[in-house]
Amino acid sequence: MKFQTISTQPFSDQKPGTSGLRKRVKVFQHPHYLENFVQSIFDTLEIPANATLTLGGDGRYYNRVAIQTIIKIAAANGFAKVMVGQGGILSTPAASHVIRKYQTFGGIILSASHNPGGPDNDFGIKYNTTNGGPAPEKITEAIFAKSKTIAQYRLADIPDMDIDTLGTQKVNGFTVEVIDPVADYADLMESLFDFDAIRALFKTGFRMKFDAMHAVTGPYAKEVFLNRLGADASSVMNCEASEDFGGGHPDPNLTYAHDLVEIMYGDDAPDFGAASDGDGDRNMILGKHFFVTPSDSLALIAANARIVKGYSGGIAGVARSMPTSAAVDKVAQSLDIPCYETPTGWKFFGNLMDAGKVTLCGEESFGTGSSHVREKDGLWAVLLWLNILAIKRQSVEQIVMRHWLQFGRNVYSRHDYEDIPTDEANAVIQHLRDSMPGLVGKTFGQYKVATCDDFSYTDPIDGSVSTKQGLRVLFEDGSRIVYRLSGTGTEGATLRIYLEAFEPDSAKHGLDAQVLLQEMIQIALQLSQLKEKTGREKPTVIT
Ligand code: VG1
Ligand code: CO
Repeated sequence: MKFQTISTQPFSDQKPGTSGLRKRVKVFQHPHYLENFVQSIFDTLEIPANATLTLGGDGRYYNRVAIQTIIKIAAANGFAKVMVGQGGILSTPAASHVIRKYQTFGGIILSASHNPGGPDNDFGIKYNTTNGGPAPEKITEAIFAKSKTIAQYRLADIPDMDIDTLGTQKVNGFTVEVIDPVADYADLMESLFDFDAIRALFKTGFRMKFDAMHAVTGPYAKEVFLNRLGADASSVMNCEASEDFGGGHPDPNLTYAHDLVEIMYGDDAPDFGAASDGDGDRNMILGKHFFVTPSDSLALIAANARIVKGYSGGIAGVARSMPTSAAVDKVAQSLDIPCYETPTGWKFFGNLMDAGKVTLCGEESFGTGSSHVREKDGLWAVLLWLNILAIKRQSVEQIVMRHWLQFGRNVYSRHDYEDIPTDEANAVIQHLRDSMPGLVGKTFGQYKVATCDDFSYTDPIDGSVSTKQGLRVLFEDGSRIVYRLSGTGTEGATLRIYLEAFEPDSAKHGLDAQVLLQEMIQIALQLSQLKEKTGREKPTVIT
């Protein structure tokens, strides 16, 4: 392969965050910026002979440009082939599946997930390894180290490739195969779930509404819900993908998925509602006038998995990120299976799934998934819920209330303070760090502090240690407050406060989480001095 070697200067800010490198599009458009990062990825890997790279993204602005550049750098760095989703599209879970199914030498996924898209918004890139999962910290750190010393990158002398026509093209011995981004994924879903049972559920008049938020799941949802499951066309909305996600914020939560929330809380609400994010790995689950917190959703899925075809043999274990509520821990205990607590970010689940220790994983941030791929998977979660509903024939609310009756309710909420000046956010964290040792044993209202720490994790499989993963104030009754700075934002800092209080009393289960957590919220503000240090009166997003 003929290629040019192009001289470049390092950028100092190419440190991958919770889920890859995320920056403004304008930053990625700086000459050499994307090229440097991609070359740094390839410099970190030992690319074997005849290797194939999986490539695709969520279709946001700059996706197509980046894909052409990455194809050229891959060709110049010894890849024999690139498999690219048609139009440059692959949802994150679909990309994970393609890597695993075709055993490619990992893949590059282009997405800034739930962050808005368009020329003035965000773009992102990450490398997933051969197991289909996000590169672990030791690889992302090596990529960052390379990016700080890079002096040149390689660009193959090939023209832009046609990424819109299905099939194989060859140029100078290098192959580009354009694949259907949906088919393999839809087949996988059909292998895991009882589509006949779900079809039968729709035939009873059961109504659902899935909101693709103008993002990547549009074509996936149409194929799965409409074509394969026979749902009525009105069952899906916002399925036309656009480069700026219709100007919206493709984050499936109560604030940003307001169109869907209005429908689900309206007079003529369907029985089931769901939404997914920019790159299709998140999910929000709603019933008629009812919201299921992601932490409860994970617990419910764990409790009911056995009745679903793909999990009828039982689940080996579960894992949740540290800030996710302990609802799933109780289910694990009752099933007598292990439950692991990992730092935030899907990359920490990979080793556990590869080792067969866990089948289901989840995060409070609307991420749920299983070992069918190595990413969280939005549509998978929606289908799992549909499958459970098809068998149980109860409402979403009934299923959740019965679960709480059995296990108690881990009342949960996350308060986000977005776009705080970085120094103010750091001041809050510093204040907490300094004051935490003095909190132990103190009582706040009905809550007594048992311990405080900065969460640290040792991977049980490879022994790698990750420190400073979130500040925890743990109370004696199991309630807790967690403070963490986001690692996915591109502007200023986002401070997340995670609140959890256990409520065994079923008489209170019907109450709103914000009401039940009122006292906890005040304690969280008091301990952090957030108002004093940032001037913020209230959170920007509450979920
Ligand atoms: C957020 C979530 C985290 C999730 C990550 C990537 O990270 O809290 O749970 O894994 O986004 O999700 P942070 O660092 O901003 O809290 V996705 O859908 O953006 O790839
Ligand atoms: Co996402």
